[in-house]
Amino acid sequence: MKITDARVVVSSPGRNYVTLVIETEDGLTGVGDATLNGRELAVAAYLSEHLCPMLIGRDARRIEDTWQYFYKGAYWRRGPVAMTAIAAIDVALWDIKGKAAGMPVYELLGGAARDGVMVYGHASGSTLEALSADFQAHLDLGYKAIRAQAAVPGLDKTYGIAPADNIYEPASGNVPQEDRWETSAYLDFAPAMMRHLRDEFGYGVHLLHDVHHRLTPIEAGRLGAALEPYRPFWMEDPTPAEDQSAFRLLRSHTTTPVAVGEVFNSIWDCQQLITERLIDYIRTSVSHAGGITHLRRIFSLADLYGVRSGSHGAGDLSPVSLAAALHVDLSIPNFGIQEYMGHREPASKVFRTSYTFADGYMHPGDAPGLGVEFDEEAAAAYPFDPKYLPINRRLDGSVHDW
Ligand code: KDG
Ligand code: MG
Repeated sequence: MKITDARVVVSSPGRNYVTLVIETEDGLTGVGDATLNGRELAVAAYLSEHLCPMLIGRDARRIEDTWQYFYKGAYWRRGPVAMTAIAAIDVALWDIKGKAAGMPVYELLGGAARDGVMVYGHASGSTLEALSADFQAHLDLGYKAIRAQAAVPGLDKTYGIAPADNIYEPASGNVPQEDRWETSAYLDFAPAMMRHLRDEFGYGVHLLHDVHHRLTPIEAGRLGAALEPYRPFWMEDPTPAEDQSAFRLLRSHTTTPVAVGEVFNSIWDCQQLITERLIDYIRTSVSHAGGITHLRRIFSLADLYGVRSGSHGAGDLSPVSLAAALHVDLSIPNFGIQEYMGHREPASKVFRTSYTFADGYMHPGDAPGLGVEFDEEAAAAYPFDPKYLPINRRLDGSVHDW
């Protein structure tokens, strides 16, 4: 089953997506998501200039060999650009394998280990009242787990707050916007926000919160302890994870569960966090951590140490990524939860998906392969539109983690 074509399509149906399309001599087509928010063209060039020409003539059935060929063969290993490119190839090859077998990808991964995939949605508000209204709207839709973010009083703008008329999209402008940050105001506000939600909605729904890498390890320990009475499902990215051993300090101060890893690209980025049981959920995604092949390796390691999956699923990962994530989620033993933000329109005109949402759970569907049809003609109507994640500065003007 020789690969006859591999091409990259960059489009912006609601936001920028980089999509890899692989074709075989048998007439099968596979798709992979190669989107890296704000660095889209770097991955597009890595693929089209370097990897796509090497794919021509390779056997599409040899997924593991192809993964090793591009990972070990490059000499230069890891990093978000290379691992996102490899991920797109890997996912497209799983799509082709599923179509060739006439089976959904999850069947090839061992079959369904559960009936559905619990997902969490995003509720946010510029006031606590607005947050409550959005939270209630998510409950009405059937969500069993909801992430809560609200604007910190005294700061002009806080990450994670959706505009009134659309889902959250942090990227904007052809140079990054600049936000301001003040840790002490946040540390006082976040527990009050969680208390507000528990007072209003009780404890029958899973409550999540994303700290977005903004605290030092000891500040994160303080926040985790302050959140304990509100029993969060998790506290996400409490402190930057480049320093994995820093999580020992955090762990010694709180039992609030910790989720980390949406910016990781490989098993090596989370080896210590997992093997020392410093986190409870690993948030690596199928598109940024080397595809289905490598993500399964990470989740298998995590399973040995009682760590569950909690894959990143923001709207800047395309519907191809979400579909691939759902196939993995359905089939692994240590699934925890899946992020589900949905996609801005007109994404559904370009990506026709077969996954479903009902009562807080998703299912990837039973179409052969991933169950996503990518309409290249429709994509052509939405040209690339450069946009960047914000830069974050403290009140004194120094750059802080965003
Ligand atoms: O591209 C960055 C976004 O995906 C990120 O800011 C979203 O933190 C995020 C999340 O948890 O979804
Ligand atoms: Mg996050």
